[in-house]
Amino acid sequence: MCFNSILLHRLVINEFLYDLLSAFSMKILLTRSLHDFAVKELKKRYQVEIYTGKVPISKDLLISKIKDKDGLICYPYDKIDSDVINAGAKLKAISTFSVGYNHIDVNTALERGIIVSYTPEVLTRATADLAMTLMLSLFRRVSEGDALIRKKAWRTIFGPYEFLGTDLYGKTLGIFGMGRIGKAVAKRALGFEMKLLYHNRKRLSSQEEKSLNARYVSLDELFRRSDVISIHAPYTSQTHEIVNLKLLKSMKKASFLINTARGKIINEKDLVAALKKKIIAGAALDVFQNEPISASNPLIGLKNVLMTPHIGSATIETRKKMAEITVKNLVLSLARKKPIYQVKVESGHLDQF
Ligand code: 8YV
Repeated sequence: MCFNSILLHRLVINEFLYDLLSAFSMKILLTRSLHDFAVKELKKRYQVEIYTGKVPISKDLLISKIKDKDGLICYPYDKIDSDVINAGAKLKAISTFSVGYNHIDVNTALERGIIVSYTPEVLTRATADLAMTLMLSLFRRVSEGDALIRKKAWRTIFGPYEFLGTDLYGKTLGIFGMGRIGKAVAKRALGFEMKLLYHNRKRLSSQEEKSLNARYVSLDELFRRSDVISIHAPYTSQTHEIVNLKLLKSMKKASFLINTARGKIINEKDLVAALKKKIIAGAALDVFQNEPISASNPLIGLKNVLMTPHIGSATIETRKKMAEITVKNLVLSLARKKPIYQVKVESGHLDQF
């Protein structure tokens, strides 16, 4: 081996050892625990602190814990606002275990040169599957049927006019937010032979529209013409409570609304009013204005609403992949490399979902 290559080897080894040592001196915070394999990976590299108290962590506690941390792993119910970010004087990377990043003040993070990363793509199918599950359940009154049997109230064999639902076949599905998840829902709905309308901030290419057999319409037209609306838009200042009474009133009386995106896209009070007055036939919600919902939330008393506790990405396979990516994103960011999925722009980033 010549002198130059020995020198090069030494340099590479030194750099590797330096990276390893400087990584191990780094401190990271998890606002709640993650899969065992993920925590193990993190502990190999960093000094790891895992918050195990009541979720979500309070702002004061988060501020006190973030002070000496280089990296943060967080979740959608954590509020990573400018106070928290600015308290993290050494903070270099924020990795969220979610596709949504509306809980992070991305602008402040980017101004501070902090890398923000998230987990899109891996949860697209699971969330689209849940939207279809909710749609089928609403159309075929699945939860009503289950409740009836559990109440021991199924007393007669149903006749030809009883307990009727409606066909998905031939119905118009309106997709609000045609990002990854919206498109995955469109593909599934095509299998059920539904007609597709969509609204998105940006229109798809004509090629994509053709392959999904989906027609672009305004938001008003989407709500007016659809038999069922499924929301897959990101939550931003533009989509805050965009689904209000006016829009709900424009919907068909027999139509349904499904939300697996973010609760605050819908004005929940208006939705309750619309459901009570039967302005629309029903709704299926996986997300709410406040989660978990309180025992006094009027939605609980309504028969024409089907609810699930924010489980869009909650499958064994998907959550495992999300954990893998959350860790990889953080490790790469702390090594000042590009994470797998980096948040680049402020809220309204179209590809979010
Ligand atoms: C959560 C979600 O990540 O990805 C999102 O944006 O809302 C969910 O998948 C999940 O509930 C874990 O908190």
